[in-house]
Amino acid sequence: MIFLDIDDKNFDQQFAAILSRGEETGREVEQVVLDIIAAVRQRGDEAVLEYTNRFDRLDAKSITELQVTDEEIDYAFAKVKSEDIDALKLAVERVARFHEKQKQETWLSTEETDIMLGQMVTPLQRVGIYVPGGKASYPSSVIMNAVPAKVAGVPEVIMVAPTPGGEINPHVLVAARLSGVDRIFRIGGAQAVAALAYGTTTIRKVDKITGPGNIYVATSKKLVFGQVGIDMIAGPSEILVINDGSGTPGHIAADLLSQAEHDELASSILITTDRGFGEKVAAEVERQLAQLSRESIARASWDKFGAIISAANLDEVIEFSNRIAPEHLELAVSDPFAILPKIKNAGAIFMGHFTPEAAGDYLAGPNHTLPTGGTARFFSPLSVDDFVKKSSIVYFSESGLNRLGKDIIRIAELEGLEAHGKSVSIRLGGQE
Ligand code: HSO
Ligand code: ZN
Repeated sequence: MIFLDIDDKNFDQQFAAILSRGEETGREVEQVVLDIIAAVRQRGDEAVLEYTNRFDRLDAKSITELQVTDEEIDYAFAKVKSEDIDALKLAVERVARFHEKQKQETWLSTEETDIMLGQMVTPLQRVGIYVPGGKASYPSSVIMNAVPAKVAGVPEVIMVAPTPGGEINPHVLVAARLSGVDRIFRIGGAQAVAALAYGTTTIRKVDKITGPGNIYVATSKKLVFGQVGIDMIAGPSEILVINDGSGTPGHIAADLLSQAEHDELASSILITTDRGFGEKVAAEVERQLAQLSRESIARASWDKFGAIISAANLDEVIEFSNRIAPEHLELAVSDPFAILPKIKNAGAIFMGHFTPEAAGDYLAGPNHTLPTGGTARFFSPLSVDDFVKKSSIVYFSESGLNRLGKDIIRIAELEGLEAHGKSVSIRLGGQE
């Protein structure tokens, strides 16, 4: 962790190391992924099966063996504690209720009596959701991807998850059923992304792939973009806490650590107008770190990408926040609503002293898939919009075409596109 003063003339230089984290897409990764995609395009199921058996140490004889059965999900429900199922149900309900509010209606405008214009909203027909294997296999991520798709009206949601050694997290299966996932395959990596993008005999081609994944998954999503839609490519997680000296240092330390424990590359930053408060937070972080089960990950992240910054006033603090466009922004100040209108760039904003980011990670309602690495300047959280597309609707009656036809012809002429003009004139005057 580094202590910085925003007014120090070397601030930008000192802070640069924290900004420039993240995995670079190596050439080798790209080549490996390209080979896998090519093999899946050529040999379909057979290639997916080979890679899955090899990378996940399985011995499956066919892809159908890799599809999770209803009985397996029933078994997961039997194994998981009923209190855990209830908590996941609550999360699904709250996330669904929030995302319902995002739905956009199809509209048709009749402002002109002889012309109708509109926009039709249609859900994507089939989407793939990637769920990472191993430790980062989170039921909350299943909920945050599947629920908006289902709320949008997507008829078929296919989930893929690698199962190294055959293990699948039962909480992930419970979350999948509660969120309305239609089909689950135990496949992962570039082979899963390629199968979803191009389709195989068993795995049907989807319109869009969403969900987090490692560097191989992120690279393969980038490479199949265009063939299918993808969500944004998530970088390592980050949190920025804004503070005015109010609140409890221990609470803020806990929030910083909740990001740090995700990943060695996660970044947790506090910016405060009260340097003494910042020092207390630093001491609290040290104290709490020692008690965490994921201490080594959290410590690596805090050591390298943690920062406590002091600033002269809240205006300076806000200017800094808008500049870095954090994924998660906590307004740990006495009057967060007074600051809110000044925030220009942030993925999600957590207001006041009793809104830890974890509330939003799990069940407040908004999506936890957020733009990282400063991309909140132009990207939004994952939402129902990601699972629909729009078609424009144009209707001209005869009188409508009569009214606007000559100007259509005029523009066609100035573009030198005669056939365009004729498609109008042939209807108007009847002349060829
Ligand atoms: N904070 C993560 C989401 C998550 N947290 C999942 C816990 N589980 C996104 O930045
Ligand atoms: Zn989290």
